[in-house]
Amino acid sequence: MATRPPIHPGVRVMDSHTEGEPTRVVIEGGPDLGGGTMKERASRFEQYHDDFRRWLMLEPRGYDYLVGALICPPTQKHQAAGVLFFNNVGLLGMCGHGTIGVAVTLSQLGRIGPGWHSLDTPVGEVRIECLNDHQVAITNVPSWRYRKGVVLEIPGYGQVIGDIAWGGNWFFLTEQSPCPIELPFLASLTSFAQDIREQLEKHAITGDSGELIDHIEITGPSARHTHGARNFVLCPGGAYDRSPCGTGTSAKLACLAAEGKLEPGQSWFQESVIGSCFEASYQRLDGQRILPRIMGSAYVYSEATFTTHHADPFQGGIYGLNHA
Ligand code: PYC
Repeated sequence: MATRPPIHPGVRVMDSHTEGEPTRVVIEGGPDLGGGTMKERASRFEQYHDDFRRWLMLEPRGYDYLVGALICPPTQKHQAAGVLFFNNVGLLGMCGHGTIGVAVTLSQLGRIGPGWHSLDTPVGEVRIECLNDHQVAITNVPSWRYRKGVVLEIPGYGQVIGDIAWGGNWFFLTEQSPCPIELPFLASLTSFAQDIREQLEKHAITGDSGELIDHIEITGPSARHTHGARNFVLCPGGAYDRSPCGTGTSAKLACLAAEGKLEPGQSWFQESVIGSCFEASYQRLDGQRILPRIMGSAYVYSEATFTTHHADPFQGGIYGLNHA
């Protein structure tokens, strides 16, 4: 049990959930990451402010399925803000549900109004359209399917075939589920997805520049005839996404587009394992690249100021649960 000096007194946050998945937006008192691109700021955050991430994301102040968002000054004049997303194990490239949460939080604070805005992220600019006080459509970063039909041998399950796609994070997507994609099967879904992740790492199967594939998406049919599919998404820190996962839905759209199973502009209703839904569609870019649009709702449910008692032995967060 390590004792650390008190860090970050008086950090103000607003918590919301997007289709069930929470986003904690730092609205005051977060680290100043200086100028430069969002990639440069992300690497400064990783290098010098990982304590802040752990302090805010890990228990007892946070929990494993929480996503944090640090709002930074925009990198270009036309943008409303820059944003960094992070969780219990590190930074995320992009976060779809988190972007919707940020948009609703910023509009509740009066920092943005209805209509279109741009946000910068370490993986590119995303556009947001605030449709009303809780509903937002995001135009994500260009997404694409990188590899089709990757075959994995998963001990205890046999051959599992899936695609690798980019949707702002790297995903392995499979339609082979060992059980129904329903809440009573969360433990089996989690363990299956973790095994897939392990095999990807073991066999050095990566994104197109050697990146870790840290999101696993298992898709199955939805019971609702209007919905394209129901999914279970394992996030990098071992928790499952309560929302249908914005970047995961983008990766799914890229696979559907590459297969010719969904036309540009056609709506795809992506259901999560808890039954919430994103409405998605895409525009075609060059080659296999598409521009996804994801629409969902977020609701602010808490505003808090975090502080630390100097004698609190867990002021750095509780390590060794299911995070690095
Ligand atoms: O919505 O993109 C998303 C996301 C990523 C991790 C959790 N949610």
